[in-house]
Amino acid sequence: LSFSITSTACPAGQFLAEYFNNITLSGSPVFTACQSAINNNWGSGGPGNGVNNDNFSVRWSAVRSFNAALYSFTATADDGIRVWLDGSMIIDGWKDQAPTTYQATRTLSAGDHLVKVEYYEKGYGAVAQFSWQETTNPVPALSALSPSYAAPGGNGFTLTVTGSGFIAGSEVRWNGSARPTTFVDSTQITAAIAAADIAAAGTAQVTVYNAAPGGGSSNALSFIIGSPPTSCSTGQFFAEYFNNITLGGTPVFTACQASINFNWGAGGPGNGVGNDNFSVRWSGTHSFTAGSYTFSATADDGIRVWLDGSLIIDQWKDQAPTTYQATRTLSAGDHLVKVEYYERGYGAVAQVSW
Ligand SMILES: [Ca+2]
Ligand SMILES: [Ca+2]
Ligand SMILES: [Ca+2]
Ligand SMILES: [Ca+2]
Repeated sequence: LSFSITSTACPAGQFLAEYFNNITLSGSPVFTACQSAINNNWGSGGPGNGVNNDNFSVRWSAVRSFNAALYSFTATADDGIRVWLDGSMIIDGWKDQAPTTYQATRTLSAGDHLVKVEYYEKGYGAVAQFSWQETTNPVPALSALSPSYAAPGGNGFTLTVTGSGFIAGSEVRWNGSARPTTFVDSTQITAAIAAADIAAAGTAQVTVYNAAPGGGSSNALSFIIGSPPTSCSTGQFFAEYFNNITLGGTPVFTACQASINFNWGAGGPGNGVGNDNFSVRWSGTHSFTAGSYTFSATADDGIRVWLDGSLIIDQWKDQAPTTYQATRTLSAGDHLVKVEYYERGYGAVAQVSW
C-alpha cells in the first residue's frame, strides 16, 4: 500500500502549486506543494516528484496581501504562462516560446487579493518565474508629433505622439486640456484632435500627462496651426522627410522635434512618407555645457552625424540596427547637430543621443 500526503491549502502568503503531466492542467495533479515564490529555471530538467521534463503544466494559486498601491507584475516563461489577479487575466503569454518576459501594471486596494498563475512546458528548456513589486508611473517624455502642423480651418485628425513613458491611462493634453487618447504602447499614443482645435492660426502646446503615483506632465511640443515650419527653436531639431533615400527634392513634410528616437518597425513616419525608401535630415542648434560628450547613433539603415559641420559618424549603408559612437570635447554654448538618415527596406530605426 502506498500513502500520499496531498496539500489542498497552504499557509497565508504561500502558493498552492499543482503539477500535471500534460500541458493542459488536466486531470489530477501528479503532485502538489506549498511554495513561497515562483522562481524556477529547470533548464532541460524538470520539477521531479514524478513530473516529466517535457509536456507538463503547473498552476500556482495564493491569496496574498498587498498595500494600496500601484504594482508591476512580471512573468518570465518558457513556454506558456498566464496570470490572473482576482479572476481577471492580466498576462496572457500562452504559447510555445523561448524565455520571454511579460509585464502588467495594476492599482490594488489594501488587503488580500487572489493571484493565480498557469504555466506549461512543451519541450527543451523550462522557465517559470513570477513576481511583483510596488511601482510608480513614469513621467512621460515627448519626442515628436505627427502631424506637427495643420492648416487653420481644416478637419479634425488623429495626432500621433511619439516619446517614452506612456501608460494605459496617459492623457494627451492640447493647451492643457485632455483630448480623447488611445494608448498604443509605451512609446506611442494617439489622440483625436477636433476641427475646433485648429480653427484659428497659432500654436498649440501638446503635453502628455500620467496620473499619480509618480507620473506628471511631459515636456511640451508645439503644434503649428499654419504653414509647415521652416526652422525650429534652440533645443529642437528641424526634421525634413523625403520620399527617396538621397534626401533629394522638396521634403514631403517638415516638423520640429525634441529628439531623434524612432523605431518605426515595419511601419514609417506617416504624413505621406513611405515605409521604405525614405530619408530624413534633422538639424538643430543645441546648448551644451563645456565637457566631453559621446554621441551615439543607432540606425537601420544608413546614418551620418555632423557636429558643427564636421562629420563625426559616417555609416551610410544598408544595415540591421547598429549603434555607433563618437566622443568629442565641446566648449560651452550652442553647437549645431545635423543628422542624415535613410531607410531602404524592412525595419527602420533612427536614434541619436548624447
Ligand atoms: Ca520549453
Ligand atoms: Ca523540457
Ligand atoms: Ca531597413
Ligand atoms: Ca521599412
